[in-house]
Amino acid sequence: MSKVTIDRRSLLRLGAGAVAATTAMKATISSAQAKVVLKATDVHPLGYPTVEAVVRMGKKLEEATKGRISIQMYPSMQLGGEKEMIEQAQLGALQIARISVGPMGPLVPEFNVFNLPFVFRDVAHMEKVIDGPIGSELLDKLTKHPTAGLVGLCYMNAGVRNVYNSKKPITKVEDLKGLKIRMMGNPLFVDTMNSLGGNGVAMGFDQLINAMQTGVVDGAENNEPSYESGQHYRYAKFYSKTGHLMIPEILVFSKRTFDGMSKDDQELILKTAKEAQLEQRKLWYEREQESLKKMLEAGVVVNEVTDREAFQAAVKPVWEKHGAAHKALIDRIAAVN
Ligand code: GTR
Repeated sequence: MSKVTIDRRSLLRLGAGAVAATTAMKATISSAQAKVVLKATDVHPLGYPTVEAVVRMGKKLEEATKGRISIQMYPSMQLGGEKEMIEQAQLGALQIARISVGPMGPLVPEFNVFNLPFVFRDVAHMEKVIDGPIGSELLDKLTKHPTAGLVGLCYMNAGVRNVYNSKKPITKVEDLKGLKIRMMGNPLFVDTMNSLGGNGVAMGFDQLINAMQTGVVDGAENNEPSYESGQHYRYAKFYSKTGHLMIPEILVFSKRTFDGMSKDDQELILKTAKEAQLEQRKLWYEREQESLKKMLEAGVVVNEVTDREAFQAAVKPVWEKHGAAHKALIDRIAAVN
């Protein structure tokens, strides 16, 4: 990013009139000429709904600015796992990270409400919450967080997370007993799996394939598109619809970069991100169907889980431990319909 900067001493030498002229010149240069290439990253490959939505957002930015702002996408964990992605965004080494709300809980505790098992009644409920005032408030909390160093741009859909493993179908809570299941890096998720009787093992998405291959874990849990596109079915062919988590994705922007941009550019980024949220949603529903089809073709054993109440009862301790501090927010979410 080429930016014109003028040090203080030169400014003093130039005098007040010149300062005004220089400031105006700076503004013109940074808004009219300097090319801005925003580095974006995602754990998923090209074509995955979240990746595609951000690529399309880049095209819109290019069009709106006549090529001045563009997005360079680094898909497939090319810049590391989600933990690394967050760190790089905080430093300004990359600008856009598409991550799950999952690892955001330790940073902005309110996000852990979205991470509570069975907090949303169904996908429509979840969409209403993220599209409405609660969703905006939480994005705002992130943006205003004094040390997070991130701007919350928008959410995206990520369906429902189901348990998969290499041993057997899970039809009741007891079936999880003794299974080592990879969970996302947030103590809430390990507690969730442990309360269901399994052994929750926290690790990055980038380490999961290897861990399944070597038997470090028996399986994991995720939505159909992640399971299918990550080829996890090769190592864990039992996919059981436990539906225990429904965690939205989030698009975050490096605050360091954002703060250096003009108001107009900031607004354009926020606007195109909001559009990306809805565009991704369409792509998501198509992809869920395609992934399920591919899974069945690959010989995955998919089973429904009807004993939902038993699963909900088992995770009560997680709600007590991680939800108690957010009772008002939980009640507001429950009241959305
Ligand atoms: C996926 C999500 C990723 C990542 C992954 C995981 O559903 O899209 O951002 O969080 O799950 O399990 O780590």
